[in-house]
Amino acid sequence: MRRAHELALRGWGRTFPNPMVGAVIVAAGDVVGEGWHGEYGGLHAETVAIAGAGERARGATLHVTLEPCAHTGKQPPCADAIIAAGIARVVIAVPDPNPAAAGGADRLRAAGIVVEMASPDPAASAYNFRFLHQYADSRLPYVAVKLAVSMDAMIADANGRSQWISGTAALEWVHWLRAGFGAIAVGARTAVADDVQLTVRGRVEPRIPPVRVIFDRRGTMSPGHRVFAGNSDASVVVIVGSGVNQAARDRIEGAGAGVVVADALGPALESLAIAGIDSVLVEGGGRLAGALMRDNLVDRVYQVQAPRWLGSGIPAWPGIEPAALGDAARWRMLAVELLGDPDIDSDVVIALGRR
Ligand code: AOF
Ligand code: ZN
Repeated sequence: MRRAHELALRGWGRTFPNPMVGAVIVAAGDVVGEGWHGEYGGLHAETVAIAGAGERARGATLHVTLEPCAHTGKQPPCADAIIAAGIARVVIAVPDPNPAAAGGADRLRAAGIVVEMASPDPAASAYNFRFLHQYADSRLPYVAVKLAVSMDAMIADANGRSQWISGTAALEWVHWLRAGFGAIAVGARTAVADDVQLTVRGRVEPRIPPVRVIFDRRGTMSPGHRVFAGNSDASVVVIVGSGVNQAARDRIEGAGAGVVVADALGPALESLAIAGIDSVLVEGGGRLAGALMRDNLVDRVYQVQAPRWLGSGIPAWPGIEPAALGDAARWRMLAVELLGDPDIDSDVVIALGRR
C-alpha cells in the first residue's frame, strides 16, 4: 500500500477535482501490475494496473488507495474491471466519499472477492486533501500554510530579508507544492518586500494554474508590482478591508486583479470559496500565518526548517493565544522530509495536520 500511495502522488497537480489514486497488484509475493491516475478524466489507477498485470491478475491481490468506483463517469466502473480480471482480494486504504462513485467495495464483495479496509492512516493519504475536502461540508477552502524558518523560528532577519532562508532544493519543492493548490496567497507586506509572482515554475505544471491571492487589508498594492505583470494565465485576487477607498480599489482592478472586500480572515476565505477556490497555500508572511492560526483557520502546516540561526528578526506565527503546555493543541505529524543534498542544503520540511 505504501507503494500505491507513492504512485498516487505522481498525479499531483493534474487530477483535481478528481482524486490522486495509486494501485498495485501482487501475485505470489511479486508486483505484477502498477498504475496511477495521471490526468483528470483519464484512465483510473486500477485499470492501468490490471492492464499491466494481464493474465497474472487472476487470483491476485489489488492494493488500491481509494475504494474502486462503481459508476460510469468519464471512465467505466473499476469494480467491474476488477471482477472481470479475476482478482481474488482487494485491499482499500480509503472509502470513496463521492456518492456518485461509491459502492465499489459492496459490488466486489457481492462478486465473491475478499475486500479489506486497511487500518485508517490519515498521514498516508494526506496528499488527497483537495479531493476529500470537497465532501467535508465546509464553507471555507482547505488552508495550508508554508513557512521557511530558521532554527530559532524567524522567517526573516532583522532587516526583513527573508530570501532565502532555505536552499535551492526547498525552492524547487515549493514550486512542486504550489501545483497542488487552487490558490497561492501571501500578505501584502510579503508581496511587496519580495515582489512576488506567485506562479508555478517547477517540474509539475498544474492542470489548472492556481489563483494568486494577496491579503492587502490596507490597499497598498499598486499596478507596478510584478504579480500584475501579465506574464501568467493565473488570475489575481486582492483582498482589501472595507476602509480602503474606491480610488485604491479601482487602481487594483485597473491592474487586472479582482477585488474582494473583507475585514476578517474567516469572511475573506469564505469569499474565496464562493469564488470557486477550494484550497489555498499561504506562503507568509509571519503575521498572516499567525493570524490564521490564531483564528483557527489552518488545516495543514508545511514548515521548512533551515539549519541556521538568526538571533533576531521577524518571528514565525506571532500573536497566537498563549496556552499552558498541557492545553496547547497537538498537531498530527504527516511527514518529515529532507530536501536536497545534506552537503549543500540540509533543509527539512515538516508537514503537520490537525487531529
Ligand atoms: C479517478 N481516478 O483512479 C479513480 C477514481 O468521471 P470518472 O469516471 O473519472 O470518475 C471520477 C470518480 O471516480 C472520482 O470522483 C472517484 O470517486 C472515483 N475513482 N477517480 O479520477 C481514479 N479510482
Ligand atoms: Zn474507477
